[in-house]
Amino acid sequence: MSQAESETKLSPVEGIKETSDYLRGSIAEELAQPTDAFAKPTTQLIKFHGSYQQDDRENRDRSVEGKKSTKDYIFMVRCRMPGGRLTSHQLVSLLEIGEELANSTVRLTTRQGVQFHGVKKDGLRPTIRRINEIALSTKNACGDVCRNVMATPVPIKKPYYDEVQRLADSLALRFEAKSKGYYEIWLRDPDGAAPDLLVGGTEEEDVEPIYGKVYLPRKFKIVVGFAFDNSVDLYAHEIGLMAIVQDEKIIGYNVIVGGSFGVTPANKKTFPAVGKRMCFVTPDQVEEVCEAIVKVQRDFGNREDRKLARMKYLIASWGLERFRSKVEEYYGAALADCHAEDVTGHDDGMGWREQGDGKFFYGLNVENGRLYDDEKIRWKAAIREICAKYDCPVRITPHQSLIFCDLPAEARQVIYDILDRQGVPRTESISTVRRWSMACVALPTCGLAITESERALPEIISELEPKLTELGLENETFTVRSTGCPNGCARPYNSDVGIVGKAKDRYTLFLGGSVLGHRLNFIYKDLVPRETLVDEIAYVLAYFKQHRDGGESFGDFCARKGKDDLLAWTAEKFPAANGKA
Ligand code: SRM
Ligand code: SF4
Repeated sequence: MSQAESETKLSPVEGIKETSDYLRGSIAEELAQPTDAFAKPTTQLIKFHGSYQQDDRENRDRSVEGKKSTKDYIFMVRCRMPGGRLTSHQLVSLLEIGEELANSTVRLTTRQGVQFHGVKKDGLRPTIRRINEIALSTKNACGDVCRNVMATPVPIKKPYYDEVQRLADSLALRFEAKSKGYYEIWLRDPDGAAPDLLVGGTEEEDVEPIYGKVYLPRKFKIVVGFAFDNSVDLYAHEIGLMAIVQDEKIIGYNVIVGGSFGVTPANKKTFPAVGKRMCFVTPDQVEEVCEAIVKVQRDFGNREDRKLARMKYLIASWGLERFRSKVEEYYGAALADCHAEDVTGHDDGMGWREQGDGKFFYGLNVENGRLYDDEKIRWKAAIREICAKYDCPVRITPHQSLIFCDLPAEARQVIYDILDRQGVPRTESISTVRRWSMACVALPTCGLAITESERALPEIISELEPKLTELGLENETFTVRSTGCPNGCARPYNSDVGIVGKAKDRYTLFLGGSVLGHRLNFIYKDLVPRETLVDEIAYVLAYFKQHRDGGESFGDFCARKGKDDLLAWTAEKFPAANGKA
């Protein structure tokens, strides 16, 4: 009897994984059929290969051949690149793939990855092949495995910056799913017209030494960053590795465990969590300790209820001490307590900067990560010109933006000219609040979106900008993160301002997080209509302006005052704010 059958309460996805022959299932057979969608169990499996079956949610009323049709199926394809690193050639090729096989846009993600939208079922194999041809992959981008490993993207030429990028690569390799099903399905041309891109042959039996047959209970996320640069949001993932630098060398890592943000408000057992500081490990220990943590979650994480399957729930039910003991048992030795260091900064890498070796980098703020060309703004054209001219390394940041690296001094004006000609806003020309904002994808592709996010945030920021200027707060740095549902893909639960879709055109407004990302914010008001959202934020900003303590940040101010005080003050000063929640 299979494991799935013997434990009747396992979630259906566990059964699908177990009987899939290491993630193959019937993907290949269904790909060969002239249908526009996969059967339900297969939609679960293709996630492990980097794709989600979606439908164009704005095309649900269409009729095909006179009949009310089924959904207009499209696929999201996600590729991952540890630490967000790309070559110019790869970036330009991704733009081409987006144009030829997807909806012509390319989406930079909050985990330093890239997504395509609008791929058709018969375009999936060509898309995934093309991605592999440029030495990128869609493996481990989605599914119950370790996802894209993030790392501090700023290309400062110091050995310890390179070291965190190397660690991200090494962890990505260690935790890559080993099943050859991926290669068989996507990289072997069934018609034999194109060469096999198979790697490693297919004869041996598949072995997943870390994951086993049923992989992990749920997605698992690892990031590597610094206390002085927490751009990767060390506290928001299953494992945050905080590199401790002394005398220009990494002496080890504080290991932060059990962060993650998904929450289902109707299910009171779910919650967003910032990670807990568990232990300090040396560079020699770090990978093995990560493996021990992954295996503990593999063996003890909840496989019955996917809503409670992230590692934070295991830690919440066991307590940190018991969890740590189990990790020590799996690792085979006791672990040291955390180094005292904690987060102190966040470098978003934007603008023109010297990188430490006489060369420069330019951080280009891409609003909500969407690369497109239209009459006004031609992101893709600008990127193509910059990449053709400098053939430079590129990095995607955890704030959905791009950094062009290794540039000569004279590139500054050349890049400005290119951006100006293509209508792309220079990073230096956009407001501070826009620069520090980000939104998840949401409508029209995300199947879980309740309301707008990526398409709504630019306007929300445009409304907020004059209010900030009126208050003299236009240079104030605070994060504004928006999502179209409570799943938290733009990490809205540790930002200064979190705007989370709750019902159509209504948002939960969170306040009191911080640019440093080390604490959760709190619900300030729920179900705020879109049209009063900016006013609600502006009322609190007015309070902040008048009563902040010295250089206190907006998030710190809100956290210090607390919800009741903020509500009382704004209700008194701005009667319009009353009763809106
Ligand atoms: Fe996410 C599900 C988009 C980062 C928490 N996320 C989804 C799906 C696949 C919707 C679905 O399941 O059908 C979204 C695809 C929308 C679309 O049309 O493209 C989606 N998530 C994204 C991206 C593209 C948002 C973005 O605007 O950049 C990010 C892709 C990152 C990548 O390259 O891998 C993205 N998602 C995140 C993050 C942030 C992070 O990882 O740093 C989170 C919060 C941290 C965390 O994991 O808790 C996040 N996404 C979720 C969740 C909630 C998981 C949970 O524990 O409950 C879901 C829903 C789920 O898994 O059931 C989800
Ligand atoms: Fe979709 Fe919700 Fe994630 Fe936004 S937060 S991309 S709406 S799942």
